[in-house]
Amino acid sequence: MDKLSNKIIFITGASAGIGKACAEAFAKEGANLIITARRIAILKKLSQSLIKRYKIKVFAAKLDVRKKEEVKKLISSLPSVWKKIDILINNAGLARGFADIDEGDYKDWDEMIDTNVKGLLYVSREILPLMVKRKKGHVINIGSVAGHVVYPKGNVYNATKFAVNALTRAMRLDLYEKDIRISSVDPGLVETEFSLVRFRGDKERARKVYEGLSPLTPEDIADAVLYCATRPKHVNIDEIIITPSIQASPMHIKRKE
Ligand code: NDP
Ligand code: 8X3
Repeated sequence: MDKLSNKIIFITGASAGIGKACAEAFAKEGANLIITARRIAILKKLSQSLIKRYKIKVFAAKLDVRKKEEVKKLISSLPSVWKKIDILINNAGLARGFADIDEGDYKDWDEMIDTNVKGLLYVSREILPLMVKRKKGHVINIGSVAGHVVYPKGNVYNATKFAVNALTRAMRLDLYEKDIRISSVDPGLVETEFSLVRFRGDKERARKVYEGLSPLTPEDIADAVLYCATRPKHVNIDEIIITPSIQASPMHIKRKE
């Protein structure tokens, strides 16, 4: 197993759900973290708690991955010790809305494409050259089963996750000869703030998504990410598709009566 202690892990979307669980899991293994998201107050609290419990170093920064100049500024202005990023977890992402494509909302479409696709590209474009220069690094993209199978009303969210799938493959082709490992972890239903965000704060609608079933937890996904990150140097995990046992596809979900 490749040790994580003293490695530097850059996580996008670390203020909630899967990103936050990854921060916890990697901190527990002794890694130092750069945690980013828009809700800086949550990150600061998380940072204090991780430092106290795991005696690691944490750099918490406000970052909206959609803002190219903000991404460039943050990464170029990192102190030199923090620029030695070993692992990038491209996790920030969201779904907005659930409508037939002829009734879709332009604002929702822009937000999903700007965050899930362009945001992932901006962060990767700034961090990859630092990794290539050091001839080592590992990018772990959080994709989705929605990037493998399209479901009704999933349209643009599906398209963004299919794009993440394509970009994971493209990154691997362009970077394997530069000693950079590329993986993706592609979950099915995970209970996080995801549905609350998708339905713009409608708690009842969000609750119904997970009603009568045992979804994955953010910790289940962090565990898979940790597995990818801790393989020996000669091993690359290309892709992990992980679903709750009650889910066979985005449309096949067994619920209790
Ligand atoms: P959450 O809503 O719980 O967390 C999303 C995280 O992304 C938050 O930390 C949020 O932080 C951050 N984020 C959203 N927009 C931006 C932005 N513009 N800039 C920076 N950070 C942003 O959802 P999940 O943990 O479930 O989602 C994480 C990833 O997992 C996403 O890519 C999602 O598509 C994927 N996924 C989720 C599944 C699920 O069922 N939950 C299944 C498959 C994949 P903040 O608001 O503070 O910026
Ligand atoms: C999230 C999983 O099936 O809700 O990416 O789209 S799904």
